[in-house]
Amino acid sequence: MTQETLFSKIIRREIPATIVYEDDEVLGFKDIAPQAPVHVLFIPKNHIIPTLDDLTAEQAHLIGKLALAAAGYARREGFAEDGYRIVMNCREDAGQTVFHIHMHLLAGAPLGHFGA
Ligand code: IU
Repeated sequence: MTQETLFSKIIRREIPATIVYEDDEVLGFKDIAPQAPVHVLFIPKNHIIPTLDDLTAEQAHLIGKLALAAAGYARREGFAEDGYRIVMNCREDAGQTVFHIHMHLLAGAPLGHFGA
């Protein structure tokens, strides 16, 4: 059973977001609480998949679409050469708060290493 989140409302333009990328399958918008100078979220538009753990083999291509959208955005915006980070949080220990899979793109400064 999949449930809508606020991201569905962003897709339908029912709540405001700064949308920076869109194609038939993927929407990219600026994170409202940025953790880096550049922080954009890329989400599937046509599937509500709560976590990466819920992804099926039939849906696996969507992760590639999110990655291509993020990489293309980074390249066009001039962050690709210096580098960037892609993050997907899965459930509680990773701090996932929105249960509609999303890929974080973080860039614009040295990000350091991460972990516990
Ligand atoms: P997480 O991987 O589930 O922890 O990330 C969810 C992100 O969604 C988090 O960085 C929020 O700041 C962000 N966000 C947003 O940009 N706009 C919203 O309306 C909501 C959350 I709700």
